[in-house]
Amino acid sequence: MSDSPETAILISNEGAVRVLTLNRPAALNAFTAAMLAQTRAALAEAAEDATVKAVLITGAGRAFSAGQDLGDPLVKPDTSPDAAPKDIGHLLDGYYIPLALQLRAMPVPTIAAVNGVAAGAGANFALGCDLVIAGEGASFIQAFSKIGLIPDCGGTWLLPRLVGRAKALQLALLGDKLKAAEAASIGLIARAVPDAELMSEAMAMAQKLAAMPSRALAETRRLIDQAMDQDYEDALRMEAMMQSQLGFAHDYSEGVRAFMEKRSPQFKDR
Ligand code: T3D
Repeated sequence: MSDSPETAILISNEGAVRVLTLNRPAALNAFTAAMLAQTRAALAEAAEDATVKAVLITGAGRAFSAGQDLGDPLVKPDTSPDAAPKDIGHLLDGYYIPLALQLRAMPVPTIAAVNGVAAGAGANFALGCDLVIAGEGASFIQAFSKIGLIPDCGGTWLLPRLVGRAKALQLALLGDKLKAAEAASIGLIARAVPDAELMSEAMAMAQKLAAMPSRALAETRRLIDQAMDQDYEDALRMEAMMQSQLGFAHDYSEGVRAFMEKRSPQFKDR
């Protein structure tokens, strides 16, 4: 399904929160190549804008995202008898890997507000955000096995880390729909809330993070990710090294001064 390249991602601001809305509702916000490129551009723009302190990502219509658009010429199998099979690995190299890495390296927190179904790469794009909050009507589907693929867009890395091997395999092999409430109860996502409250709760979360020290939040994410592959002593030493760096930064002295002076801090490091 084609779409106007200008409108596949809607961009707006609410204070210091940049809101990105995946916007191909007729195709459940499935990602075309153009939409993936626009998502990357929108994230890069948010990363470069010093006034942006948190990024909130949601979907237009009844879905968050149904993953890769299976009708996109980039991946749609050519059924003519003498057609050579397409190498869909290029799609990952060229689009999903850069997108997943970019999300992980954002200088500000990212929040996915999952408003409906999140399937395939759409689910893993959401799970790659720092915090995931979903409406009770939303669901998560590792749809890959049903079309003969493996979980991508970080799925094989994210799932066992979020929910452990047994649940990761259950979700990835069976490809069943997991409702938001169960996703929250097994630790796949942070919270499930009534659908009517999703955007206000997600925005409150984003505004809270936007008022916090961005650099400390981004380094917290980085160290937690690294610690998954470190032994205890290496993690302790990494904490000391980072704490030393942050101790010289503006936000630490401002945070301590504001506490002593019983006022709200004005953080500015990124
Ligand atoms: O080549 C590669 O694929 C490599 C890349 C892999 C990354 C991936 O993300 S692989 C996984 C791709 N996604 C899927 O396999 C999910 C496919 N979609 C579904 O299983 C279902 O649509 C849902 C469970 C997500 C929702 O079901 P339902 O019943 O609520 O909606 P629906 O009727 O199936 O879909 C509504 C419309 O969206 C429909 O179009 P139409 O008939 O109204 O014109 C449907 O074709 C379209 N749609 C849904 N998902 C996709 C899509 N169009 C293109 N690509 C999609 N992924």
